[in-house]
Amino acid sequence: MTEARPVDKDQQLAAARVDHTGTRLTTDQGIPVDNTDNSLHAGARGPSLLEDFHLREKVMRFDHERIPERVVHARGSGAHGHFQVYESLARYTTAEFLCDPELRTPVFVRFSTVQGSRGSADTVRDVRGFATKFYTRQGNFDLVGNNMPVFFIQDGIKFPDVIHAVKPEPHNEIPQGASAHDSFWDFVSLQPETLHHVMWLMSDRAIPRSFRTMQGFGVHTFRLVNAQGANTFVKFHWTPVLGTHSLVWDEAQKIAGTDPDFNRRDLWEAIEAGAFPEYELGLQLIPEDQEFEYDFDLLDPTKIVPEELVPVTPVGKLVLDRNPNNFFAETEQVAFCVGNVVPGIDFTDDPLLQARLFSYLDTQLTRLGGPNFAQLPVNRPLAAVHNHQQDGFAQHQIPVGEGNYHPNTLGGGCPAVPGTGFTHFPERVDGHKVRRRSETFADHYSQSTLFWNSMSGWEREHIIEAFRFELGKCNRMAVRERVVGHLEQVDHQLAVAVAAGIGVDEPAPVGENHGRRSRALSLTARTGNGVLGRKVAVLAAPGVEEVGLARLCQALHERGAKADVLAPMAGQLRTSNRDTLELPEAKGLYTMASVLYDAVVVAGGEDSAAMLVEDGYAVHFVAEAYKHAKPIGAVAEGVGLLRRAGLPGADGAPAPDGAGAGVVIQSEAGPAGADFLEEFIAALTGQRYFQRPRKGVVA
Ligand code: HDD
Repeated sequence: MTEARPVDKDQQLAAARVDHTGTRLTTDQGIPVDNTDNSLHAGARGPSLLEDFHLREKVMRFDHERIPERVVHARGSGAHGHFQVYESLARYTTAEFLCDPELRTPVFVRFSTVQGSRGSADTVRDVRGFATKFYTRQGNFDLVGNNMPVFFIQDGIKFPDVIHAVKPEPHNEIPQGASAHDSFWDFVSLQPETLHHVMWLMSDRAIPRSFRTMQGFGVHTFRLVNAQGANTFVKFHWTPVLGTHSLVWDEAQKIAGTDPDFNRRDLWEAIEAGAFPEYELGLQLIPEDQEFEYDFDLLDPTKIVPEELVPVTPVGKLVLDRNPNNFFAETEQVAFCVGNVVPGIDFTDDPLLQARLFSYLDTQLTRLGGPNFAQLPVNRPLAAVHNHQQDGFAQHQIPVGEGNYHPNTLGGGCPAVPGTGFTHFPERVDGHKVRRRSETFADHYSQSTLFWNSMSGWEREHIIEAFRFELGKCNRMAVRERVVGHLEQVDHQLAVAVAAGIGVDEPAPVGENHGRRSRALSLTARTGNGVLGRKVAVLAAPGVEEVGLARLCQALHERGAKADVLAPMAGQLRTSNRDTLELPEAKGLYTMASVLYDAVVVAGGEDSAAMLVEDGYAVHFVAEAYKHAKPIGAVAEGVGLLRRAGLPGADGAPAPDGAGAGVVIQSEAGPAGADFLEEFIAALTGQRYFQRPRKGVVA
């Protein structure tokens, strides 16, 4: 049987596009409209008339523009792209898109936060969704993951509880986009299975620098099934080629005000600029007969499989290379369903996964108004769809023929069921019906400790500060105390440090830390490839030294970084030799902030530097970037701004230990030289300099 297939998803989506260029206005019925600015009145000052079908239709359509936002992951940003496997994985799976290295499978990815509503800020402390729809030739496969490899709860029946607890509180709908409130921590304190995920949530993973610099995880253990029917357990990992990078908390909070669309904008701009985000798909493969080899249960979604036990094998690459044409039609209407798997991929008995298999299909009925949501362009599979499912709200197809049942002869027996197709893995199941958690799920602390042990010094500091912030916003002392009690089970020093910051008595030690670590868990092990996509603010004012400025911008551009020249007056800049420099990005210094950049350089030039030194905004800009551990550079007279900002070492005196890390200064007069440029780019590669002393920096 041969099926006509569109060659690619772009073509399929293009067929749904409507371009209004060069057209004239009509109603939904195609009737030409003569005037859309005035409704039909009985006399120019008289009452409006009911017969004005254009008025009624226009207002009716507006009234119904909104659909219910997702009950979780409401705030999201999407992009199109493609996935290609490096080498055939036929040894493990029959999934064609994982077996044919020639095949480029179209994908749509939606990144999201969990807690906040559709209009909430991007940079809140939260888990991030990383959902990928693969439009494979065997049907859609949805990998609906997060940027953290574990989940708060073990059984999906507790999902409504954990989400009610973390969402804004029911009586006043406060706070938006934040877990720092009583109900969340009350739940955590009573439900120790949340602890491991909470450790991740309190780490910098919860404030990613960008969707481009964020890992993704399928979380559950899935199965791969090969042509012989043999099953291999698998964990899915997405690793960003740019490395995994985060913001710092003070920065994240400020960005929520200066640019609530920070992550969305970053993704959009990177794709528009051709700097396509890339992620490697990695698999942890566990042979069927090793299911019980570990001291945790593979079915427990609050556990990772440490990479020291099972390495992550890179198997393919995802590239995001096209922004959606329309946010609502694509990003808002995309419907991911965990149950969408293709032959060769199957589920396990993870009780969280099992509940998800129900929820995702179900939720679309409310969100998308009925059962025909798979016909929406962004959801439509590339594979041909033939079945007897029919009718319902918004049926877009016109099925022909009489044989709408199976078996039939009226339709020639079609669609045929030849006995091949998706076959569920014939797992043998034997047990009593019980409402009980497996005892193999009982250890909630060992991997929380593993995570803590694996953190570098600065990561630990950030975790302690996050706990202090979050619990400090929690009004009930008893809740704070209970959480500290759990932290004591994770690590004594952690519990003591958190307790000291939130007015809780120092807990007594309860046991030994097991001392195990997993290097892959630390951000320090995930630095990625250099400066690609990093954003650098170049501070300049009239009289800027133009040769060095041009060299700097070019050097950054050549390495794939982006330089924005920020001057007090946007648009144009007079240089030291009285030329006028057109600034391609018409961003003024005062419309931007240091928190929106990865690094800062102060350009040279006497008049330019003199003006910046007197400018409180510029002084704060530099001091704040220093406080947030970002690379900082200054050329010749520009060093004056670093001095004014009080940066250690800028006055020529030796900087205390670590204080000068990531600060690159060219003291000699004249344009930025090759040494400076090289050193600054090396500093930019180093991302952040948390070895700088944190006390005494005012910003
Ligand atoms: Fe979920 C959306 C990820 C557990 C029920 N979830 C949703 C999205 C992501 C995740 C990324 C947004 C998809 C999009 O962009 O449209 N969810 C996860 C992960 C989980 C998880 C990684 C644990 C490993 N979820 C989970 C459970 C349940 C749900 C246990 C219910 C029992 N999730 C939903 C939902 C959502 C959803 C209510 C809301 C909107 C949607 O599905 O389409 O069905």
